[in-house]
Amino acid sequence: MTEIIKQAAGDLLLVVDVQNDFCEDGNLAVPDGSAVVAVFNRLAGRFASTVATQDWHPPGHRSFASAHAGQEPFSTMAFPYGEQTLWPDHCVQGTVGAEFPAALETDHFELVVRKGFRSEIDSYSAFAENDHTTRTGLEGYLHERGFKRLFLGGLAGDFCVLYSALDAAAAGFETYVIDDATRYIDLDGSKDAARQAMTEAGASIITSADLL
Ligand code: VGL
Ligand code: ZN
Repeated sequence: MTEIIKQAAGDLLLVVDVQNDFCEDGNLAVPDGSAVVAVFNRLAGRFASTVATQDWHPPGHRSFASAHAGQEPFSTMAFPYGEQTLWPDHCVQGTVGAEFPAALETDHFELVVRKGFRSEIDSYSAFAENDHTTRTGLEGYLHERGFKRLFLGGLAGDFCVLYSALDAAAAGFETYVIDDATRYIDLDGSKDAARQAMTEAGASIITSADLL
């Protein structure tokens, strides 16, 4: 049982990669992914501020298995910055798959952070790319705007939500992962591992019902 969390000044809702390609008919479908749309729509307007991220790859991005002869999607490969999972082509700039689902309310998004647009580097976290060096600028934006607590969810819980939550907690934000607004890809137990890692990093896993 979590106590009811009252919204306060300094709270931000972060909507991570809720895009057509991560929904059921998409190119990198997350099981039950579109279910998060209704949850975010219910939360729309309940937070004074909402920011969204959008996975936004150029064609032929290095994270795509198709960019490497003989490699299958969901295999891994050594990249200059470490091990990288290779994905089906997804969220290609300008395609329907990269768009937000038509049913998702987006008018209240005050900032959309695009990521993964550098051909050679993948980007899971809303704060930094997978080389752990290249920053998106979101941390500076959030500090300048005075946000203290970050409530996030989206797709997928074991990749972009996970790394966003870890970076948020490390940056000193009180971090809450909204469980019913999150769905997982779950490669080799990555769902349980992600939930454990987020909890160990100090993030709280809550549900939207815990929010007043
Ligand atoms: C994501 C894999 C590749 C995500 C993005 O949004 O979790 N996962 N690109
Ligand atoms: Zn991607």
